[in-house]
Amino acid sequence: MVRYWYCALMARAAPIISVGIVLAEGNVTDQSGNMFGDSPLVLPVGGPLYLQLKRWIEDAIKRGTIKPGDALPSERDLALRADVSRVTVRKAVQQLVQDGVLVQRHGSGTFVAAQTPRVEQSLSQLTSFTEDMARRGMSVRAEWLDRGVYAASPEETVILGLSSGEQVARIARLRLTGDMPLAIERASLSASVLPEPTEIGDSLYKYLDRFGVRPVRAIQRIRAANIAEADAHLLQVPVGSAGLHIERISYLATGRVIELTRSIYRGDTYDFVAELRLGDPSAGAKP
Ligand code: 16G
Repeated sequence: MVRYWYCALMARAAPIISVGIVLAEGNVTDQSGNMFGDSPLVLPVGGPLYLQLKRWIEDAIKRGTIKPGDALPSERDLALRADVSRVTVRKAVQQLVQDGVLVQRHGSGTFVAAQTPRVEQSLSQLTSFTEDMARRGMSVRAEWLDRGVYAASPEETVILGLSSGEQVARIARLRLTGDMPLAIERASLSASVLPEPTEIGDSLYKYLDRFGVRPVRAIQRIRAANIAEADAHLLQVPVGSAGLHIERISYLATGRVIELTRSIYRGDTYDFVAELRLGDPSAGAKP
């Protein structure tokens, strides 16, 4: 089979460099058959070469030309195909791995990462993880990382309003939809509310509801976080990827704090959405 490379400078509104391989039969493809489909590799113009290649790979994934699980050609192959140096390819691939777009498996190569569903969560409703997922028709499951009754830390004692010496129930769960981890949630509740943490089943809020202690109000703080090694491993994302650190302190109608939960959500799967309304401009104004 005769193959040859071509590079074409095409002048439209903006010049575009196109690079591809052409089979003797006239098809443009690659050895794996699907990486380039039947159109030439067209690097977008502008910025450093490694960013052009990175953008091209991202676009190809968005278009569906390259699918989750597909293997990337070797560094050498890509360098040839894009007519760039191997250092350029390495830089583009490294960034895509860091962004979680590609995954590298030791000994087997680089692959397009599994696509992550994006989940929208309203910031104005006090819902549970189980309810949020059910509303979207998504399956939900938890892997237990910890559940037990412990001596409360000074911070837990203050936040949960415990009397001295009172114990806490701690539950830590990896929350998943199917095989896709979405978040790690670590909750502390007074042991008087949750004496047997092994009994909560699938949903903490369902359990609390059964005993008439489901929270009715919560304060939630969200901040950006780079996911540390142990959590990154559980969430199946590269160490240091973007995440959301969320702290929820929930209250009963009586004003008693019922739950302190600190969670780390994958930044690539969650959108927190708040509805904003025009406020009274005089509210908050100094007298
Ligand atoms: C949500 C809450 C979490 C609560 C959990 C109960 C956030 C950031 N966190 O994930 O505080 O403990 O729901 O879910 O929204 P469950 O009833 O499914 O166990």
